[in-house]
Amino acid sequence: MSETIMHCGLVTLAGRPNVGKSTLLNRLVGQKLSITSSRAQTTRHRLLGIKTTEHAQIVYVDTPGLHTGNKGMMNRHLNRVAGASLQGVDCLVLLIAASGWKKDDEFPLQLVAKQGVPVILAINKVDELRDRLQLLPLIEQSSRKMEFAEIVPVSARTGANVDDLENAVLKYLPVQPPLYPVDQISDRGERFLAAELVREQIFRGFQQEVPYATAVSIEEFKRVKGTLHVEATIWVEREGQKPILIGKDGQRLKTVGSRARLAMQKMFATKVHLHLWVKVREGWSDSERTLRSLGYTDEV
Ligand SMILES: Nc1nc2c(ncn2[C@@H]2O[C@H](COP(=O)(O)OP(=O)(O)OP(=O)(O)O)[C@@H](O)[C@H]2O)c(=O)[nH]1
Ligand SMILES: [Mg+2]
Repeated sequence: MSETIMHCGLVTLAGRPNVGKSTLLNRLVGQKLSITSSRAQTTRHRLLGIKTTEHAQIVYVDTPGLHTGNKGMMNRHLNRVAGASLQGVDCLVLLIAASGWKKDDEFPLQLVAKQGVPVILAINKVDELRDRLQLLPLIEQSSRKMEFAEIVPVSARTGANVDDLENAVLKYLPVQPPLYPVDQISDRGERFLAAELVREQIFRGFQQEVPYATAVSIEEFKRVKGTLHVEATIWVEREGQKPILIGKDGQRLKTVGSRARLAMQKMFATKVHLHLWVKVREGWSDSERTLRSLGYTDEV
């Protein structure tokens, strides 16, 4: 392996919330690593997805959505993590949706344009277009926004053209030895991924403010005789959010638990026992100290 020429480098996926960055990262790596949902600001951490082939190692960086509403500590944390992830990489992929440029795409555009590295535009969600011809004016309009290294229409959901995006990225990676062991697929450990799978179910299953008032920590994570035992605490901000999360007769929490457990079984390829607790930590998302204690650090 060390004697073959390898293109290796870091590639950050950037864009406004909900544009499909995490779905695309999972698709590019060929495995679920990042959590996804139809709600904005699902991703709160930087996460690496490492794709190693015979001739390349592409280290994709998933980031929180860049946004301008900077109210609250969590919003600032998200932008800080995403902004820092734009630096020190070999190439950037800016995502927009095939429905066209939105006002919220302008802030990420401005930030990627000033990094001094090649920027590839990925026009995502092309499966939602009724007519592929709609892409032509969008590509034309996009090429006037800045000098993109490439413009690649893709569907992270169906996988269409994702190979083309990978090939485009490869052109901008330096020839150098792999940055990570060839069998490593992420920088994140199993406890982190397990906590995220619980959070994913909360983002998918609840409306309004509950997902945003929620954080998850892992209390226990151990393998006993072929079964993985996981205990996790779901932190909410106010006493009143607890019954919403738990539901009548504990039904809603049960649904979260069984879906997260199935996702863990798939991810870790083992039988899983999952136990969830719901606890209140007043205003956790608006205190620097509590944010840190729940793992929301600058990380980069
Ligand atoms: N139709 C369609 N939907 C997609 C595609 N890619 C992502 N989605 C959907 O778009 C929504 C947002 O996807 P995410 O991958 O969570 O988006 P994100 O950019 O990571 O969002 P944040 O983490 O909140 O910044 C989810 O409902 C996805 O299923 C796609 O190619 N086509
Ligand atoms: Mg995401």
